Amino acid sequence: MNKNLKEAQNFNEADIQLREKIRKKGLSLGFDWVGFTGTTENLTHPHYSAWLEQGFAGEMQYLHKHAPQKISSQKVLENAQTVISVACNYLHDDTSTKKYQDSSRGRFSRYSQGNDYHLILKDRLEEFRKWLLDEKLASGFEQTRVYVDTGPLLERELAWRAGLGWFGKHSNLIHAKLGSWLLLAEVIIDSKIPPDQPFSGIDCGSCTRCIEACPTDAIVSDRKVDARRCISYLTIELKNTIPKQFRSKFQNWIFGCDICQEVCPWNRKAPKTTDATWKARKGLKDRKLWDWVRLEQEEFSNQFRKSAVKRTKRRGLLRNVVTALSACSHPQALSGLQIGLKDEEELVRQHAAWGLGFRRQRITKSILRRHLRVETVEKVIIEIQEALASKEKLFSKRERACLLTRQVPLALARKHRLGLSGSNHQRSSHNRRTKLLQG
Ligand code: B12
Ligand code: SF4
Ligand code: SF4
Repeated sequence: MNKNLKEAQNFNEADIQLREKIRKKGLSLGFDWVGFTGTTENLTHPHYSAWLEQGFAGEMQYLHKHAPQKISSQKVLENAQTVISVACNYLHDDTSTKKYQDSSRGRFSRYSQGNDYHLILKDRLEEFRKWLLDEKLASGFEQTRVYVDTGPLLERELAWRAGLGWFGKHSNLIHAKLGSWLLLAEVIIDSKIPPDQPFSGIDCGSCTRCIEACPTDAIVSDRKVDARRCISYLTIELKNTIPKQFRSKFQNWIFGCDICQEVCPWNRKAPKTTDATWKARKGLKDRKLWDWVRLEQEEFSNQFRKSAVKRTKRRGLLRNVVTALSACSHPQALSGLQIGLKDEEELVRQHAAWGLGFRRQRITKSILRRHLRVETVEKVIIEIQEALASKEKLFSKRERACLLTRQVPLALARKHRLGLSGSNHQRSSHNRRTKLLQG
């Protein structure tokens, strides 16, 4: 940080004017913020290494591969002198309205609701690079690099150093006016431009809202997220089976998660973008979870053309949908899970079986038993058997307790098709208990 500041002192007025000219150009290309930093070693790299060592990256192997390059931007471009860090505000709509809060509607994290941001930002970065080359601000195409998200750069550190804002406790970078609904990208060039001051002066203070609101306790400490627990990782990055302890905690998130940002006070006044590029595509908000489970491959491809959601493929998205259905209290959730249990993808059937097992509805037992007769994939069979075993325990315990207390609960009585209305219910209670005892 000190070196940045020192470097800044060696620049003259013309250099500063050039920097402002570049900034202006960046803003005209659709970026909402543009900052500059040098290519000295990244100060937070030790945090990155410690995070990897703790296993927090889960199955994202590429993050381990990137570790040596993330030490400094010169590791990705030998003669790099300046990183131009840019950010776009993608807060496009009212996804925290009642409609979206309805727990039976599948939720997509904000960044994924429109076109894929990698494509949007890449186009803008390429235009920026072309202009920089035309202005002779790099000595050739090979002496430049553009990155968005997937490159071996510590994007949050670079943006912090270029003055954007601070690392929130949820680890996202927060701008004091724009909030945290920002996507980051970079252009690296081999000419020296005066750096901006690293951000300082504001931090989260004593607030802990995001830590408390996270349903899976993924924010393990200040600025440290265990990706393996994060719904964003579990619904997008993890390709196969979701660990059982998290399956009932997705609420209605089926692609990514915005909870820690939604509760953040710094986002209360975050301005909405006026850039229509970020608009959500149609068909995402109104669909219920049990409708998503009917999504065929062709419709998936059409609905998510040029969308970041394509990353999970149909199988991943439907896996997330049936997982979210497991804890959905709406009566139609059951039919959604039944459809999931018949899906062509074993991954979907597996999670649907678990979801049926998780629900405290007696009818799920016969649904699972019936499916067990036709299921051929071992993984799914095991999931069904485990679900049935947990149900055996649950119901036999419950039934025994009911009989001991001489009460027949509503759900059990319904299951045994016993009338429950008025005096009829009381008159035949002895018969019902006998029937239950007989199995
Ligand atoms: C891997 C990854 C994930 C993983 C892991 C996230 C994580 N927090 O580590 C998962 C899949 C969970 C994820 C989720 C999301 N991600 Co993501 N992700 C990345 C990626 C590719 C690498 C991040 C990484 O290196 N993580 C490892 C940790 C150690 O690094 P870090 O998160 O940058 O944390 C820094 C600080 O926390 C700091 N630090 C840590 N401890 C301490 C202590 C002190 C004292 C100090 C000073 C600093 C400090 O040092 C770290 C290194 O610089 C970046 C893009 C990139 N190339 O950087 C996008 C990126 C971070 N993701 C982004 C987004 C938008 C998201 C989601 C909001 C998407 C969603 N809605 O579902 C969520 C947010 C979840 C969350 N609370 O972080 C944006 C963040 C923009 C922003 N405003 O900060 C990025 C920058 C992508 C982009 N190009 O815009 N992501
Ligand atoms: S994105 Fe969701 S699951 Fe991940 S840390 Fe934030 S609140 Fe927790
Ligand atoms: S919710 Fe509070 S602790 Fe979390 S990032 Fe926002 S201000 Fe910081």
